[in-house]
Amino acid sequence: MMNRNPNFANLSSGYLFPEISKRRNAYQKEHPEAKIISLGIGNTTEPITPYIIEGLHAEVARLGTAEGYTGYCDNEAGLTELREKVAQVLYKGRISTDEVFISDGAKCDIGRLQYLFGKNTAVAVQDPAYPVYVDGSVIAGSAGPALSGGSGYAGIIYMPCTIENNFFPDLSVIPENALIYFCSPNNPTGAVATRDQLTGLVKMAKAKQSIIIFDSAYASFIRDPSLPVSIYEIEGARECAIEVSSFSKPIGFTGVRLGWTIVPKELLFSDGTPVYRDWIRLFSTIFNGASNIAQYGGLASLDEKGLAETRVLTDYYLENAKLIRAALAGPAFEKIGVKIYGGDNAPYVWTFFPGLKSWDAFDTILDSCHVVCTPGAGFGPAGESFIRFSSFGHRNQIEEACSRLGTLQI
Ligand code: PGU
Repeated sequence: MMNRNPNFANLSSGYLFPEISKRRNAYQKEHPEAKIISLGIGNTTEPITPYIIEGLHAEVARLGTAEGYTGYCDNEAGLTELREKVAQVLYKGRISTDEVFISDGAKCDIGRLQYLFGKNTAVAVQDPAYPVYVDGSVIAGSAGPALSGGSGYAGIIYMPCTIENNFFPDLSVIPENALIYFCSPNNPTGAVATRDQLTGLVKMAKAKQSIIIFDSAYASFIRDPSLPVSIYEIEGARECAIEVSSFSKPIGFTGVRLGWTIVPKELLFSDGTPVYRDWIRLFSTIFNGASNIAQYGGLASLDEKGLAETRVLTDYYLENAKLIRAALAGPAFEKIGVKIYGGDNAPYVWTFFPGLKSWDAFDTILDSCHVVCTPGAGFGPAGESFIRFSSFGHRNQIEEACSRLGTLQI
């Protein structure tokens, strides 16, 4: 019989979101009458907007014609028009067209990036963090096994993001030659790093000869114009950062699947090899390009009309976040000292329940409000006692969830 990859035995439990679904389904089975509303997984709910739908339709129509049909893209890195548009519209020319790699989503690229660095890479993460950074590192052999009592994984350098440090970590713990995962606007805390903070991050990464994987999947939710939407707004970032991003949340492509990764040419490995060169080799070997249909949808989203629609869509979810924040500020929560963060430049509301374990708060909210949320402990040790509420939902469902939350008894 084949030996199991031992890294899998190092994982402490199932992936967070299926774990939540399992609990939800078990509850539903026991309480078939419960009309459960999910504010758990960050999954878009609103229809794709008309101009972007037109972009998708037009490509579908072309594919049905002899002249318009295309198979594999000439270049796995994506349609040149789309790469160009990403570079110009989203990065204002700070990066060049050939540094843009179009993919089937940020999560997939985060997984693929692990191959670039191999096992035994030192990994530093914000704590709490999107679970893929840590779980992916464990699978790749850079971390593990799980430590007892939910205190994370051996080998991962956790950088706690707490109420006390305003959810921006102490960077001095970053070791030499590390891969640093950094997400802003942050999932789950909803915090957005300022220009000064990101300048500090870039300086530290360079001093420690480390590489940042900057996840900007929620950049389109930033409304404060002083906040950076990309790491490349920071001087020096081209020499130390890869940026991963996504069309999922801005235009509702969670199911269509489209994202991108930026690998600047200045970024080098210790032996002087450009990371760019290996990334092209990797990308062309294990990826066959994003769907052409999806890419034309993405292209439409970067036209003026598409950008206006993106704004309306993301505003809708930000309005939901406002309603959730207001509900959590009600007397039932105030009485027990609940503290609320995020939700203004990000689609997540991050809530501290003093004296309660995250999974206990999850169970209480599910049982008494029939609302599913995400337990903060699932994002890392510093997420304990927090709950993440996602603002992705139909307005009537959000309103109903908010009114139920208003009656919560803890
Ligand atoms: N990066 C971050 C920071 C995310 O939160 C998510 C989705 C992604 C990337 C995924 O982007 P794609 O382009 O769609 O691949 N996070 C959601 C969904 C859960 C999941 O497992 O991806 C969330 O609820 O955290």
